[in-house]
Amino acid sequence: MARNEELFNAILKGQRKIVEEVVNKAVAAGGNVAEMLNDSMIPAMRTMGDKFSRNEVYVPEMLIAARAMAAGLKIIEPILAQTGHKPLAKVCIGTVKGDLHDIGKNLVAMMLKGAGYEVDDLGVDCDVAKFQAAVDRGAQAVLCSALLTTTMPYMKTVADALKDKGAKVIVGGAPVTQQYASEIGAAGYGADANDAVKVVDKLLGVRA
Ligand code: B12
Repeated sequence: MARNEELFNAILKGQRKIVEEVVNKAVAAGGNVAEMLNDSMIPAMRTMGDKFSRNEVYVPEMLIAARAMAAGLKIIEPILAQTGHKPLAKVCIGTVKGDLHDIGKNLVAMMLKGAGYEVDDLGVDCDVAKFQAAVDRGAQAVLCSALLTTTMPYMKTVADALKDKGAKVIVGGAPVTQQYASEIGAAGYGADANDAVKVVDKLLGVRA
């Protein structure tokens, strides 16, 4: 299917109402929703992510685009489920124990969803048991967010506990660095939401 330029641009510009209109119209006309997702919606969020990495757009624009994407996804998700459309992989994300910051975590979750992953969002203040339970539900990657230097060390607790459990632990958040990720034995580190998608793609061997 060729890219639906109206849908692609509406997501880029964060025009939620237009996204809903275009998606509803396409669904009513019997359009292929999987193609719409793969050829127009996911590329729009990936383009947005690249712009974010190049500092061409900032957090507010990303959040608005992600909300427009989420509005479109909400319409097509039940149809995709019926047609047996498979997500790229299942991942989970949570802010670690003691930490209540969730704006960055939510942005990462939205980008991953936008990139075609099934995301088990565990919320904030997550202990090891919560992450472990998500792995038991099938998460292939465990993404941990921390915004406080006091909660960051809990990422090591998670990485240690999930070692050899079959899921890749990926860490991020403002105080976290690649060096810290390597020190605690995490499988990956991402500096921002776009990076998070690239790291997950790479570690799970997926290219969308
Ligand atoms: C908003 C905010 C709050 C809000 C949180 C609201 C919410 N729902 O999240 C509230 C008011 C509740 C809050 C509370 C506190 N906060 Co506060 N907060 C912030 C603030 C201003 C912005 C954080 C934010 O949302 N940034 C925007 C998002 C988009 O960026 P981000 O989180 O970094 O995420 C990006 C990347 O890091 C990355 N990323 C994030 N997670 C992950 C995960 C993975 C796996 C990957 C790959 C990538 C990734 O991708 C994201 C998108 O690009 C920061 C200051 C700052 N400049 O960071 C302070 C800040 C984090 N807070 C701070 C502090 C001290 C606190 C409090 C302890 C204050 C107090 N005395 O009560 C409490 C702690 C509460 C708790 N237990 O968590 C300090 C931390 C200092 C430190 N070094 O530890 C900061 C740095 C402020 C400061 N300069 O002092 N805070």
